[in-house]
Amino acid sequence: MNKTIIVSNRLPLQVSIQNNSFNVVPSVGGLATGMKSVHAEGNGIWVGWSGIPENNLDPELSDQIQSKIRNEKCVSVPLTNEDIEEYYEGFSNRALWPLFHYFMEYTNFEQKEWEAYKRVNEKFAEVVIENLEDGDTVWVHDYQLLLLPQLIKNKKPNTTIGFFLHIPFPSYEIFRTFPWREEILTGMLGADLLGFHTYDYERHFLSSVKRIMRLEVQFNEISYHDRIIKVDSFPMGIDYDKFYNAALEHDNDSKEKSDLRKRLEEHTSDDKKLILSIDRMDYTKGIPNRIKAFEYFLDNYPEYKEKVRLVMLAVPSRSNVPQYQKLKRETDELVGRINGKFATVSWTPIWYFYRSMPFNNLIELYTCSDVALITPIRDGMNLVAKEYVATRTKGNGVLILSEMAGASKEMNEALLINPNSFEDFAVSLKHALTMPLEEQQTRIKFLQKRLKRYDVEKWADEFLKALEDTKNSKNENVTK
Ligand code: GDG
Repeated sequence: MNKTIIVSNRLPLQVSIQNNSFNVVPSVGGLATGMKSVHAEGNGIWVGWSGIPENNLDPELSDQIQSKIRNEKCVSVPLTNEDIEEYYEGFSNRALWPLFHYFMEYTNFEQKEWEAYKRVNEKFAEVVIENLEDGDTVWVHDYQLLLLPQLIKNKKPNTTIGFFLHIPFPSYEIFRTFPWREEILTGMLGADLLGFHTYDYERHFLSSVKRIMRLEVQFNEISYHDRIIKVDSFPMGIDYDKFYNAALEHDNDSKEKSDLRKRLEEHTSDDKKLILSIDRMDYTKGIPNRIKAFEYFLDNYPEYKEKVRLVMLAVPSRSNVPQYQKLKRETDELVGRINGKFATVSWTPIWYFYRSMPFNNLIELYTCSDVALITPIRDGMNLVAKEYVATRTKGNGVLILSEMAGASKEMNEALLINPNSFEDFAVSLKHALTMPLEEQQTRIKFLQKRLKRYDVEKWADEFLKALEDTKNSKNENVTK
């Protein structure tokens, strides 16, 4: 029976080691949820890194971990500390990530890290090929593995390969600055179907293919050697029911309240509002800008002092990369300065959490907030915006969303803002805080309907259906 092999940098598992024993638990990210049924089907497997470097790992323990991972239908790609440092923290997060998010000043192109990126993509290819049988389909995810489609296609030309990019694809003018631009495009063109979150990213990609590779592009099809490659947009959704139902649970008054919820509720009443932001601590998410814009709001609408509170959850991320350390320092300082400037004995304007919270607390943050402030400078999609909407079981709440997030393309009923304009930000926040309930409910209702219809499972199904179609049209061409 043919199977689907999912490939991503990380496996959907958390492995922890203590002394000489270990524990493996499933992780519950958006991708893992979307892929759940695909992964569970038949002999489907997931290939990726386990999160544990191979260096210094006792071979016997390593074998035991491998076999446990295998039981979860996962296969791990062995990576060393050097691989992680050079391929992941280095090339992926110091070259590709900033460039693809238009942060040119943060890009660092190192030949040594490029070599590591190629080496690790080859390691992934080896593991995929070892597990591949005729007729299998491979679905590769994200910017850490841009070379993988071609590496697989070279060795196994008949394999049907899909690739999905979770971050933006930048405009040609940005992408052309990349030293290894042809190699990257060639790597991606090993796929039969390439998926992006939005139509804009798709157009940017096609434009680079046309101008850098000088290939013929017709609508969304690329002719490459003897193949036709399809390119399309597939906006990723969330597990809508999971978030909606979890929020319903919280509406249930008989449920025991956590300390966090009690504290949040103390600050919500008719004239006191909670404003929420949740992001990974990443410079693309616009955290310092948001704090400064909140200061601008309080300066310009002083009547809101003691009436609003910004609850800001910033989840630690890539803290070995210097730009992330700088961002953390800048955020700490800004929060301190603004709290110092405005605080009274009974009010602190910003509640700042630098940590990750359990799902239950996340839902409490979503359900207790009157406004969600999601203002990235650039973001492939942004699932937090969608999750906030899904938890509005009573239909109240306002989403303020950056135009620079892919999600803005499907969420017109949100208040869309330019995250670089403090004025735009302040006017929208005032609008959100004074929006009549009926208008809130109308906007939320439209958004929810769309999110429920196009959830993460549907996203995965549509991608795989389109990939299957490329397989069928290939077969037709062969028999003609
Ligand atoms: C990349 C792209 C694209 C956050 N804090 C906690 C927590 N989360 C969960 C959220 C959400 C996820 O993390 C974050 O997803 P985003 O989409 O917002 O952002 P990235 O991590 O940057 O993801 C992005 C995405 O890939 C998918 O293609 O949308 O543009 O950059 O699901 O709920 N979960 C828990 N505790 C936390 O403290 N449990």
